[in-house]
Amino acid sequence: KRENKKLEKHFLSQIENTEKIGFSKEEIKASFLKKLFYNLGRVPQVATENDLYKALALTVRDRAFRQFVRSTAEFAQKDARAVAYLSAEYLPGPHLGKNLLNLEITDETREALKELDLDLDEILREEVEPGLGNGGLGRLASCYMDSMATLGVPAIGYGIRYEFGIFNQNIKNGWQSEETDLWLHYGNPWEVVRPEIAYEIKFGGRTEHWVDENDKYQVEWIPDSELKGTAYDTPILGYQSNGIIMRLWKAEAIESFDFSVYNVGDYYKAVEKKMRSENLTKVLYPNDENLSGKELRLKQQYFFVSCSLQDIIRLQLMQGRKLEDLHKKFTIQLNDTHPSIAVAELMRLLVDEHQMEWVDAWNITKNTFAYTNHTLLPEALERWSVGLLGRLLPRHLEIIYEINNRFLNELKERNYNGEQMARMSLIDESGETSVRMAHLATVGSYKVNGVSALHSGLLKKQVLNDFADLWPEKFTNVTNGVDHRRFLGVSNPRLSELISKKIGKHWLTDLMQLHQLEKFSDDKTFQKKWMEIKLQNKKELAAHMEERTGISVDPKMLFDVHVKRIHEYKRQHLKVLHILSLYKRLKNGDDKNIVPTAFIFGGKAAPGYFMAKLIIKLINSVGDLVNNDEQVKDRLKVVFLPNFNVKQAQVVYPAADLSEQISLAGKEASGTGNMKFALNGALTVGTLDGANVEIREEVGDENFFLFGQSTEEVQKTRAEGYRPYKYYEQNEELREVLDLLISGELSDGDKELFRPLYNNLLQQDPYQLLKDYQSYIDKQEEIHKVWSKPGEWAKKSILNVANIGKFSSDRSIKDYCTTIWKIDPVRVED
Ligand code: B1N
Repeated sequence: KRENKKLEKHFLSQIENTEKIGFSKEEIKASFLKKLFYNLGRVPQVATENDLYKALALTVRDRAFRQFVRSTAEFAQKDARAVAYLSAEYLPGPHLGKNLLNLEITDETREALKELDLDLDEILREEVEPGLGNGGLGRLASCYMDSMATLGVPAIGYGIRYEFGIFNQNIKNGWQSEETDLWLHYGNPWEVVRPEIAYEIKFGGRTEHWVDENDKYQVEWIPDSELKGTAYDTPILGYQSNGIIMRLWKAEAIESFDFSVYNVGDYYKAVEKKMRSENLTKVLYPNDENLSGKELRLKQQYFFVSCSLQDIIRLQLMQGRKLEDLHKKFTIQLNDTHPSIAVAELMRLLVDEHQMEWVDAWNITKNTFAYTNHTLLPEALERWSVGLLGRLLPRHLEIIYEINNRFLNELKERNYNGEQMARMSLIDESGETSVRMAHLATVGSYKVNGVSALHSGLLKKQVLNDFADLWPEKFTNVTNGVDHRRFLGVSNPRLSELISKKIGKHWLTDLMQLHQLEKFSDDKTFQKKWMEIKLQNKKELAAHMEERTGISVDPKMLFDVHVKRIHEYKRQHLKVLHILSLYKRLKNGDDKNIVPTAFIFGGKAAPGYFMAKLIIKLINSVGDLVNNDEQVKDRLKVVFLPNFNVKQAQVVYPAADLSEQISLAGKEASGTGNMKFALNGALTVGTLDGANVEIREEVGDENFFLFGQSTEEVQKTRAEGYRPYKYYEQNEELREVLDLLISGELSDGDKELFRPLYNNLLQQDPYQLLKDYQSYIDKQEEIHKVWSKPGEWAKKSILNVANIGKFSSDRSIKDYCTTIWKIDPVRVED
């Protein structure tokens, strides 16, 4: 007992003698123990892993909020123009490691924990990441939040606080199965709820129009249901200074209980209303570039847009500014069309709620929004049927028709013909009457941009061609970029350290500094260190994969990696055809130019996307065949790493030798994985698609493995009447590989399992795999030859990193600031 008393006294003295929220080892240690004791009611001896993680997260969050408060004060004092970034998706990844880097306290924290017999890396592994997005688009939003924070762009990121994010992927018998994501299950130490920041949101009902006593036209929306959105704030730190807020909205009932019903005594009915309201932000739609067309999705979009716009208006008025000046103090970036109902909602708020004249309101609106398009795929372009939209948002449908009428009149004045006007109309009358959200976003914005040079060009030439002719100055490009502080600084500490030793740490805020590495590309000792680090990273990935899949991989193999969402246009199955061709050759005793290779796949398929799920099954079936074949298993390995997310990505990119970017040219708007791979020294095998084009320009064509048709050739092939069967007939190896799919060899004798894929490739092949096949196989042979010359490979790898500076999201954000937002960053120095 006396011992215990002593322990307790010692403990309390440790946590009570330092109050300062400082950055030294001692201060971090004291804060950590204090959080553990007072926030979690634990002493280290009995704390669970999760307690330890949370105590550390809270310790770091205090420091993060300090930065944020300081930045906000500075922005307010300068009355700075700000960006509101509207995105239905965010994929921030684990916060803890990133915030330690930003605060530059990783080492101090590691030491502090060590003195308590705790291991930082173990604690970092405890974090469950917020999976509030599908893939590239959501991750891009988070990279931009980081760069805006670092550069000091006054910004706020608005989105949805999904209770269940993107599903967890399991592989069962080779098939994907989906499991609910429970990211909030253990609590979320990074967010702060702001119950007083809440807005009412209406749905359904009807509108009433009349002229009031002052001869002013009035409209009232009489909804049939209402709920409210409450703000949850997460600080997003910049590097070394500054911090901004990601504000996510959660749906709730306006009153927890419907008292009128409660009084009658029907308790359950009263609670039902609350549950129905909360449903709205329950779950993220897991469809990447494919419409679900579901009512709930439209409700989610309108819900978060309306909350955000009401919040922006509150901020504008709170600072004593006029509503008429909204577009001078705010610019609102629409991350694809998902938030594009904002154009109609801002009009409604200004005209109906704030009594502004239509013309004035429209002038503000079209000078406030800017729209980023992220895809040209027809199946991903959002349309909402007029029936559904009118039922859910009757006033907004009226407003959209009014915007459209005025727009079409303008076209008429410019002598546009009926056909042109029908093409450009916000309303599509060709099938089920629907609203074209990309047209609404384009008409309602002052700038429209694509996400790579190629994509922005195609956007002007194809999907928004008529609009680009009408308003050429409205269209621009901002090539995507990635948060190199996360995807090199945090995730590849070994390479970061080597780079910093050679050229200093300045690359963390200026990625162009990597150019200085160029002069070491021929240096043999440097090459050796470089490849040694890659090998260490590969060992870590190999251990990670073995733990997850039971498949062991020799880290000395070439790591050939294809990770991204599973989609036919991304052509994971082209990679499979290559693997099967190698398998066939090895079985035939032909092993020249085949180096031992591990093929690593990762990515989620939309739960309703049959072909994508079949591709996952195929990859695993090929894995079963190859990995268990005595003759080839030391030469080829195939691994499907389940549940690819930001956390796993941070282990995968640093360990990759070869980056697969093999989409059909013209289909991938940009890609951002391509940048993360190259940043970590992987060489790319890729088509001239998306940002691949610009990556190749930067790193040099001799350091990039190009194959396949260009966009123009793809279009020509299609126009001439593509017949994939011809390639099947003419190319013997291709024929054998394809026939393997339906031989039963991959599927326990079941010849039907992969027939849908087989038939699709032979009959339609919309993504022209067969046409690009031989060029791909040839390029892979060349790759294996280069891999056999370690010095040559190392040099190319170094040159990739040295020339990747352009693809930092800092550069992208600076581009947005100068070409679109007209904002000067306000960096807050310590
Ligand atoms: O956005 C990324 C690009 O790098 C990728 O090339 C592009 O495919 C991706 C509907 C999307 N485009 N569209 C989506 C996501 C969710 C959804 O519900 C569409 N994702 C992209 C960043 O620019």
